Amino acid sequence: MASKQFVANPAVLLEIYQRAALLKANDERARKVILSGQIAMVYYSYRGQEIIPSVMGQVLRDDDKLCTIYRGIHDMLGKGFPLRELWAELAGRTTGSCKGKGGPMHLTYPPKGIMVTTGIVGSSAPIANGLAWAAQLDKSDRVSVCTFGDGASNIGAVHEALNLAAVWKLPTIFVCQNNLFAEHTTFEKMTAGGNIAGRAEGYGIPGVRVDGNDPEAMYSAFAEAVARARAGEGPTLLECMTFRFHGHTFGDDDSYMPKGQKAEAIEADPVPRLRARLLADGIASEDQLAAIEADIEKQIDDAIEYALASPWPERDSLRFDVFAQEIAA
Ligand SMILES: Cc1ncc(C[n+]2csc(CCOP(=O)(O)OP(=O)(O)O)c2C)c(N)n1
Repeated sequence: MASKQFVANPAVLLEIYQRAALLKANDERARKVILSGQIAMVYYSYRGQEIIPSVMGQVLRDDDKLCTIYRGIHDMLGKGFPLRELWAELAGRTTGSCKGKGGPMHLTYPPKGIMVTTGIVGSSAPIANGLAWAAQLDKSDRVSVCTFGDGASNIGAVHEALNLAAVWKLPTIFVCQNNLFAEHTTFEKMTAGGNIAGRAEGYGIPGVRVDGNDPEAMYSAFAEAVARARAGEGPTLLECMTFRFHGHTFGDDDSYMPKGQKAEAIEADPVPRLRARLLADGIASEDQLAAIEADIEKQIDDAIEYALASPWPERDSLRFDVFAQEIAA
């Protein structure tokens, strides 16, 4: 389905790089901060998967909705989660986006359409459908995106969501980030049929397998899916091929990841690859890229300082903001 109509031009590629460089630096910092003991949190590294959310953030509008999973900080930063509110939330402080009560597993920032992070595998899909249905009822052209892993693609809720979205022509874009591993199990050991995109045929919707580490291919496929959804033509299932460089959760044993395959993936790291491409094609100079990267480090320093200087929630506040006080009729 990928159409030549959606081209990542040089300016777009540079912006995709800016986002990817932020995501990469943020992940590297998160792992350092945990090791330093400054912030204790459960952390699922997304290192290696930066291009997919950088493209999504580039294409989506602020009013488009996004639902992610525990390995979703890259998706959220890609869509514009402010760094200070992010780090304060990771640190469990009152200045965090959920007043420190959500933590890394429940990041949320509705002003940018960043609706929910969930630890329940596969549950981002039906929630995204609800948001897509709301857009349909509002007669708005905003779209709803859910991200999930290859493991989640085998969960019933994902299939139910695909079916409903297809029947109701919901503006949902199903983005499977196929990083080839689910917790400690390889893709081949748990997924029949050899690919996930092919399942779309059963629902009568487009299914596209794309190299999620290739910014141009990813841009073309994702922009087309968004255009379809905005035009009222319904959902698309994208299977974005990628690789995570680390174990499932920070500090786990990654012996189930074949060493040669992992080394090869790290060698083909998509972020420095895009950087080299920008330089080779004269899209940006070394000085320009170094300035972008230095600025990112400064922003992350500022956010961590802000987070660590912020107060913890009071014990008495713990019962508040947890359940909605009122539910719309
Ligand atoms: C409904 C449900 N079943 C099982 C789990 C335990 N679990 C947490 S992460 C995970 C693996 C998911 O892998 P995948 O969807 O491929 O995402 P990835 O971690 O690779 O990004 C499992 C089984 C869970 N959190 N929720």
